[in-house]
Parts: sequence; structure tokens; C-alpha cells
Amino acid sequence: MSSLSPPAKKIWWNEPIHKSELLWISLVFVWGMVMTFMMPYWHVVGKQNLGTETYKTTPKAFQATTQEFVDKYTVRTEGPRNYPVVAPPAGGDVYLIARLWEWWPIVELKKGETYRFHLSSLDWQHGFSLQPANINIQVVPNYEHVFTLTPNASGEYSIICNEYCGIGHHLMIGKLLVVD
Ligand SMILES: [Cu+2]
Repeated sequence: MSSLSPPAKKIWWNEPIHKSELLWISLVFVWGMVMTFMMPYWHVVGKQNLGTETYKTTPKAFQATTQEFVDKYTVRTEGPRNYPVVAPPAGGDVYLIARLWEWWPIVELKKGETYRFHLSSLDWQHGFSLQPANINIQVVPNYEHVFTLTPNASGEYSIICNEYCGIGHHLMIGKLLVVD
């Protein structure tokens, strides 16, 4: 039989199933069931899952709140585009805007202190990926994604956009500083 000629036995589902095929189907089914159960299980007991809260907002409202945050806590500016470096008080809120194609502003945190992060996008879907730490959050407009973060090591971290957002996507890199 070739793939060009029609199959001799057209009613394929009446044909006996081969043992090896049945074995593979069973394995896939069992593994699928295990993984389906593991998803909620890991969410509860796993350490790698980050719990985020989500609230409704608007690009306009979120931009206004972030501007207020920047005006209040900016300590200096960096680079040719004068990015504000914002150092909020320990235990305070951090507002971060995602837009085509930047994360704004630069945030400076103190090691060992806990902050409450608020993320939203002003235009399109973006992804907050904190490198080299393993934190991933989808950021979409009209929603404010909130999570707490306690930096445990000082240094300079990059925030990479990991949702493709157009021609400048690869340039969308933000900065997060942690000082002792
Ligand atoms: Cu992006």
C-alpha cells in the first residue's frame, strides 16, 4: 500500500488495535492524568509558583499612580534618556509600567526588605521576566498584577519582556537594582 492509493480497509476504527499502540495510548493517558493532578498540587506545595493578585485598572489610572510614585521617590536619573531611578521606602509599594518598548522606571530596592509590586501595561501584552531569578508574570493592559518580593541578594537584575510585542520586543529590557 502506498500513501497515494486509497486504503484497502477504509473503516479504520473497526480494525484491531496493535498492542504497542494501545500501550502508548495508555501511557500517554496515565501521564496526562498525573500531570493534570500535579498542576494544582504544585501550586499549593511547590515553591516555584508565584501567587499574584489581579485587580482591574485602566492605562490612564495606572500611569497616574506610577507617575506619582516616581515623582515622590526618584533619587537620581540614569542614561542618555534620563531614566528615573526610584528608591521606594522599605516595605512600600513599587509601580512598574510596561509599554512599547520599555519598563519604566528603574527601581532600586534594599536587600532583605519586602516590597509590594504593581505591574500593568499601557498598551499591549508584555511579560515580566526577572533575570537571573526565576520570576515570570504576564502583564496585560487594564489589569494590575500585584505580588510581594523580598530580594535576597544585592546586584543588578534585568527585566526581560518575554511576550512578543512587536519590532522593538528584544530591546524591552528594564533594570532592577538591589543594594545592601
Ligand atoms: Cu514587551
